Amino acid sequence: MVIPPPESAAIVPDAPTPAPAPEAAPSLSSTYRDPYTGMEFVLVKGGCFKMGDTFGGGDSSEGPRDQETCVGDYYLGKYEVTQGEWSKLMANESKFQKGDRYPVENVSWHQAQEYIDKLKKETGKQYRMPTEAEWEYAARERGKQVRFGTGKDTIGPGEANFCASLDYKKSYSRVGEYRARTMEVGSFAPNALGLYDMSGNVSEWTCSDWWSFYDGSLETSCSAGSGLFRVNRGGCYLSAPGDLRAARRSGCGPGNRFDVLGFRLALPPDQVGK
Ligand SMILES: [Ca+2]
Repeated sequence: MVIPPPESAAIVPDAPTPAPAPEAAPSLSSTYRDPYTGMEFVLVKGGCFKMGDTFGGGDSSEGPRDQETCVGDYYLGKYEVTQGEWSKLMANESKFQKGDRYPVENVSWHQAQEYIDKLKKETGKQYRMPTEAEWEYAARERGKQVRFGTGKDTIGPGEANFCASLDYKKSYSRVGEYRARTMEVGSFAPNALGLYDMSGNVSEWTCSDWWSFYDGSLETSCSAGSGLFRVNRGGCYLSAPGDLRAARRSGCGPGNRFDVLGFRLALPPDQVGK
């Protein structure tokens, strides 16, 4: 015979209501392909890293060396924006027009922004350029202490498109072919995140203002329009090896155009799967 417990034992006064199980964060796809342009992206999981000249010997603007910088999750273009992708929305005035897979160059920051605005309208996705911090974090394979956007500490002409002439050799570079022109995007191996040409080919506009110092917030935000220069990163086909370093910074007026300067796009994670 089963004796039921006394009624009082069955009721626990003020029993805490179990908290609902936390909603599992939706898992983000590791890649994304924009259906309008065909542009491919990889997910870069955020984190904190030491930004700047961690190897020493860099420019005074690449510091302070021990600055801890944090970025959230974002998608970043696998490749520099190509002329094929650009031509869907804008007139192509690149110098090296050898095919759709060549990076667009000779575009000002303002023109890149105009392209982004058109792409937003076409796709409904909030595309933007990466911040300076996002660019360097990705070039360094999520903030590793590596010298180049290839994920390596040394560089040669079989790994990136740059000026590999003997005259510009460094202890960390190898001498070889100096092409002096752009190459198709993805002509060399990617870094461990699957990002191509982070060092060399065309240098890349970021959305951040350029100042000759880091203050912890400027490099993690997009320009509000007040700065005279915007940061570009990664060096180009004309650059000496030192200018291909992941920490190397350069700034140009947003209206300037050069045939060494292109860009790649970023996409906030909440824009994928919408
Ligand atoms: Ca590049």
